[in-house]
Amino acid sequence: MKITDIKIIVASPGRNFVTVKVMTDQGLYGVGDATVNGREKAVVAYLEDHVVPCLIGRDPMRSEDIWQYLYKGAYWRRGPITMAAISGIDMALWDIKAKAANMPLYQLLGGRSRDKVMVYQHASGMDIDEVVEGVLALREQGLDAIRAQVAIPGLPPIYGTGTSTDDAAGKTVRPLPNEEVWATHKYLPLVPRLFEKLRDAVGWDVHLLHDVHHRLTPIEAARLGKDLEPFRLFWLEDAVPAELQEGFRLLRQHTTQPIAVGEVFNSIYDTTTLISEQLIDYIRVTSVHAGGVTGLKKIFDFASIYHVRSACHGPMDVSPVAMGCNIHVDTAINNFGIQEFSGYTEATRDMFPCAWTYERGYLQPGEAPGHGVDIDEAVAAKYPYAQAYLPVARLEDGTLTSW
Ligand code: CS2
Ligand code: MG
Repeated sequence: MKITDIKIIVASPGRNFVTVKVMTDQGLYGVGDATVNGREKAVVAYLEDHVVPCLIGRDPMRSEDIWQYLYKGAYWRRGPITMAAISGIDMALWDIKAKAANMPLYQLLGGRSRDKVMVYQHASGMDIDEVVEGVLALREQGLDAIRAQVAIPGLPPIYGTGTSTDDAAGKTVRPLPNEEVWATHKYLPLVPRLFEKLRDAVGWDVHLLHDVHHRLTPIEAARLGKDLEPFRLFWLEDAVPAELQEGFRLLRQHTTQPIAVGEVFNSIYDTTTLISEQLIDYIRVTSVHAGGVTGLKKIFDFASIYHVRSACHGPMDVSPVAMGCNIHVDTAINNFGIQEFSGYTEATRDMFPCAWTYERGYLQPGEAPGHGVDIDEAVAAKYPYAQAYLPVARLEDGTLTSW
């Protein structure tokens, strides 16, 4: 079998997606996601100018060799743009491989290790009572795991409160990044009060999660972790920016709060200290950023040695294609933790027909050959790309900080 063409389809059914379609001389094609939220066009150029010309004529079944060719062969290894391009190609090659075998992808990854894939969804609000309402509503819908985020009184809406311009389900086209305000000293006392109220309202048999979104220092995160211990959170996510992996030693020394990190990681090397020193409990890498199905398998197998479980990132900017690949990996690996799932707009679902299904807190990969997700190019053509940025954050004195 030979690769005859590779299409890069950019469309915006509510938000921008970059989709790779690898065509072969035997009529089979594979689909992959290569979306980097806010930097989509950089990946398109990388693919069109530096990847596609090198792959025409190659055997698509040689997915490991092509992965190494695109990784080592780039010379300038790693980084979000390069790895999203590799991820999109890799997902498409695994799709072709599983279609050629006439099997759902998870069967090529070891077969089922579980009967269903547990998800968590997001509850948010402008005050604690609104968040409690949201959590109760999701509980009603069958969720066994719920992430809770609350706005900070006196500050404009922040990440995850459902009103921040980045959270809007619709297209948030902005000429420049929206600037949000952050104040750690107003945030730290608020979060334990939120989870005390939540435990009172929903009890103890539901998993509660929280995303700090990269905003604390290790000792601040240690303070928050200790304060949250009585409320038994499933995890505290992205408590500290993770470029300094060894910084998590300070956090780990002070609290038994389970720690999750990794949605922004794009290679196994971003994880080696965190995992091998057991500084974290969940690794959040996702198929579109960490090297596709091949990348996820390498990282999750490494993590399994150190009691670290998977927790693939899965908000709306991770396309249904990447979600499909995540679900197949989630279904097959032993050290599965949880899958984030925010659902998609109707337009997105029209553009990406999916074999995977969601019902009352759990996902199924479906039995279609491949990863089970296609792209309807006619629908995609109705939604042209529209530049949109992620927000940035500043402290109240104007200092640029992590969003
Ligand atoms: C968040 C993401 O879902 C999460 O855990 O961290 O929504 C993140 O803000 C976006 O993926 C950024 O594009
Ligand atoms: Mg996150």
